[in-house]
Amino acid sequence: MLMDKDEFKAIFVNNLQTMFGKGIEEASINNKYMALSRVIRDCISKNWMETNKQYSETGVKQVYYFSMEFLLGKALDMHLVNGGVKEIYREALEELGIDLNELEKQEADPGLGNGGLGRLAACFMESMAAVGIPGHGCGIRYTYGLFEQKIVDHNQVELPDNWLQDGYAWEFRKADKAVEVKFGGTINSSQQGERWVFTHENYEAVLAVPYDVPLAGYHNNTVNTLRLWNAESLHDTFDLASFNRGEYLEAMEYRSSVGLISKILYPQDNFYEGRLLRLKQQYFFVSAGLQSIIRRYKKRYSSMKQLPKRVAVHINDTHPAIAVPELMRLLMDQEELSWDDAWKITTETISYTNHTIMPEALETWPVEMFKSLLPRMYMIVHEINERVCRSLWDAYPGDWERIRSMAVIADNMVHMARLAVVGSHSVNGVAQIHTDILKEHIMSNFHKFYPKKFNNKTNGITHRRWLLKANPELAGIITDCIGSGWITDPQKLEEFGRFDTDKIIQEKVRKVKHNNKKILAKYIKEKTGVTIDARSIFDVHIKRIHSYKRQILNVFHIMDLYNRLKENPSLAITPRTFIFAGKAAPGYYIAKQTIKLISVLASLINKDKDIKGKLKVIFLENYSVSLGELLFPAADVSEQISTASKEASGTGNMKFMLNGAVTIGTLDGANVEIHDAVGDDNIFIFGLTSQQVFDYYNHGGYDAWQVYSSDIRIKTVLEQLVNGFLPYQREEFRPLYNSLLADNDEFFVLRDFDAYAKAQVELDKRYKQKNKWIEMSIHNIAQAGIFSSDRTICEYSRDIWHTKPVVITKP
Ligand code: 26Y
Repeated sequence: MLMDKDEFKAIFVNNLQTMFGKGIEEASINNKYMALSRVIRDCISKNWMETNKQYSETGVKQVYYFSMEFLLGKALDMHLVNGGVKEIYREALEELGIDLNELEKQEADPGLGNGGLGRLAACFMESMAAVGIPGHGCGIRYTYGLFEQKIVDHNQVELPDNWLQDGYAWEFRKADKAVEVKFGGTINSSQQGERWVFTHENYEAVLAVPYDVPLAGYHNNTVNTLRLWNAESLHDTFDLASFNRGEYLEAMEYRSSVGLISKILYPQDNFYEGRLLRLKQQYFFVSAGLQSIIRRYKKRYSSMKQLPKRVAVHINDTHPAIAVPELMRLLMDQEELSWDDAWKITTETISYTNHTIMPEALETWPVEMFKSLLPRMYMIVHEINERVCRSLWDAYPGDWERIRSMAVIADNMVHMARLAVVGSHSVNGVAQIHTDILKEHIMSNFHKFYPKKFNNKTNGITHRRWLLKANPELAGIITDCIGSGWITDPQKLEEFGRFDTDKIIQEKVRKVKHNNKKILAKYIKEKTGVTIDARSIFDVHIKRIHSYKRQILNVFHIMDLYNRLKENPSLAITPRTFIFAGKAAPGYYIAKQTIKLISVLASLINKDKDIKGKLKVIFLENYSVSLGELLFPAADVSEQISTASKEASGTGNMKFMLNGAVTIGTLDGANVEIHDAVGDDNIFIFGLTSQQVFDYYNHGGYDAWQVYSSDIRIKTVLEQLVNGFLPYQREEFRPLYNSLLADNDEFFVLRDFDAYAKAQVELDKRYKQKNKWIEMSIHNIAQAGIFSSDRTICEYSRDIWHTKPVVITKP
C-alpha cells in the first residue's frame, strides 16, 4: 500500500483528473469515492499479479470454493484497515477537505447471498487470504443481489437491489478468459476403437465471462481471487447466423434469455423450489469454473492424474453438486480418461459441506427436467447411480429400502445431497452437534457406508471485519492490553481474559459499548423516529426470519413483559430495547406475518406512556452486512433461540460474542461450543435439548394445547394475537395463531416459553450487577478466538484440502 501521505494525495488528485476530467472542486462525492478506490485497486493489483505469478511458479495446491452465494459486504474500509492505511488516508483526505466517511457511504454493499451460508463464504475468503492459503472463490455475478427490504404499513416490501448501477470499483472483467457452457440438445455416442465418444448437438450455448474481484490478506502481500461469472450471448456464431437470416427478433430474444441466467439471486434461505432457472445457474457457474480450472492446470501439467495434488474443489452445500458429473465429463469426454480414473480423480478433488438439516432445503430435481436441460450430465449421474447401487447391493444384499434411501436417482428425482456425498472424499457439518446429527440421523446410512468421509468443521467468522473494522475502539483497548498479535493470531484474544476484573479496563469496555449504543440509537432515531435510551439493555435478534429461528418466541416474551408492565408499571426491570432485523423470503407467508407482528407491536409499545419507557421494540429494515457492522458492536444481549437441532451452526452468535454481547440461547449449533468455551456462568442457556426435540418428534407426546391451557401467560399472549388487542385488522394474525395451536407448534415455541422467560429474568438480574456483566462481556470476547474463521480455514486446509499457507514475497 501507498504509505506516504503526499504521494497518496497526488495520485488521488491525478485519478480524479484522468478518470473524470475533474478537479477536487467539481468532482462529485461518487467521483471521489471512485478515485480513492482506484488508488487502492492499483496498489492491490501489483500484489495480485505477483501472488498469481508465485502460485504458478511454485505449483502449490490451489483451493477453489464453489458457492452460489458470496455475501461480501463493503470492501473499501476493509482494504484500508487490512492495508494499515486508514488513518493516513483519512488525514490526507481531510487536508483536501474530504470526509472519508462520506466517501465510504458511496459504496454499494454487494448482497450476493441470503444469509449464513453466503456470509460464511465471504469470511472464508478473507481468512484464506489472511492466512496465506491459495484459495479462490467461484460464483455468479448476479446483476441483482438480495432484494432491498422496506417496511411499508408494517409489511415487508421487496425492491430490486441494483448494486451495479454506478459500476463496481473492485471487479476486473476478463473477457479473454470467457468459456462456453452448453444447455439442452442431444448427445450422440459412437465408438472409436476402445473409446466411446460423445458429441453434443443442437445445444444452446451461453458465454460465461469472468469478473475477478481481488481478495487481499492482512499485511501479507497475498491477493487471492473471487471469480464471478456473468452470462452473455455468443454473438459470433449462432447469433450472427440468425441476424443474417433476418431473424432479428429471435436473435434478440435469445440474447435476453441468456442474460437471465446471471440476473437474479434466488431469495430463499433454507427453502428449496425446483426452478429450472436455478438449475441453469448451478450448471452455468460450475461448468465455467471447472473449465477455467482445468485450462489453468493444463498450462503447467500434462497428466490429469495429478489433479487432486494440485487442485481442491470445495462445494458450499449441494448447490454446486453438479460439479461431480461435470468434472467427470471434462475428464472423460475432453481429457479422454477412463471412467475409473476419472472417478478417482473427481472424488479425490471434491469435498462437500452440509449447512442444514431442514428437509425443505434439500435439493432434488425431477429427472425429466434434469435430463432435458443437461443431457450429458444426466447420462453420467445415471451411471454414477448404477455403480453406487451396485456397491450398496454388495454390502446390503436384498435391503431395498436402504438402497432406495441412498440412491442418487430415486422416485424419479435426482438427489443432490446424495450425489455430493458419493462424489466427494469429505463431508462435513458446520458445528459439532450438527455433524453428530448428520452422522446419527440425517445421513446415518451414508455414515455407516463411508465412515471416514464424515468430519466436523465448526464455522468461524473473520475477526478482522467483525471486530477490528466494525468495532475499532474495542479493538484498540484489546491491542493496548495484549498487543496486536491477536489480529493475525486470534487465539491470543484469550490473554484479554486476564483483564476481566480489572476496574480500569472494565470501565473502558463499558464506555466503548455505551458509545456504540449511542451511535446505533442515533441511527434508529434517523430511520424510525423512535427515541431509545442508550442506558437500556440492547437485546438484539438479527438473522433471516424463519419459523425455526423462533423470532416468535422473543415476541411472545416481549408481549408478556408488556402485559406485566401494564399491570404493574413500577415492575423492577431494567429498561430494555428489543431490536430485530432480518429479511423474509418473499413467498414465505408466516415469516412475513412475523415481521408484521413485530412492527405492529412496536407501534403499540413505543408510544405507550404507561410503561415509562421501560420497553421499546425496534424493527430495522434491510438487514445487511453493513447494518450488522453497526448492530453487533452495540449489542448487550445476543438472541440465539432456534429450536434445538435446527440451526446447523449460526455465525451471528460468534459476531455478538466477539463484540462482548452475552448470549441467551438454546443448546443448538455453535451455541453448544460457545457454552463450552465461556462456561455456565457467562451465557444463558435454556430450553429443550436436541435429544428431547427428537424424542418428541419420534414419539409424539407434545401437545401445544396442553401448554396453552396450563400457562396463563401463554394463553393471554396467544389470545392477544386474535382478540383485537393489536392495533391492526383483527383476523390478521390468525394464521400465526393457528400455526401454534391447530398445527401443534412445530418448533416448540410454547414448550420453551417458560424456560426462556426464566432465563430472561436471570439475565436481567445479572445485568443489574454492573461489574459482573462487564466481566462476562470481557470473558466472552476473550473466548471468541476459536470462532475466528482463521481457525476454521486452517482446519479445512489441514484435514480436507491438504494445503499449506504460502508466503508471498514483495514484488
Ligand atoms: C436450496 C436452497 C434454496 C437453499 C438456499 C440457501 C438452501 C439453503 C440455503 C442456505 C442455507 C444456510 O444459510 N444455512 C446456514 O449456513 C450457515 C453457515 O454454515 C449456518 O451457520 C446456519 O446455521 C445455516 O442455517
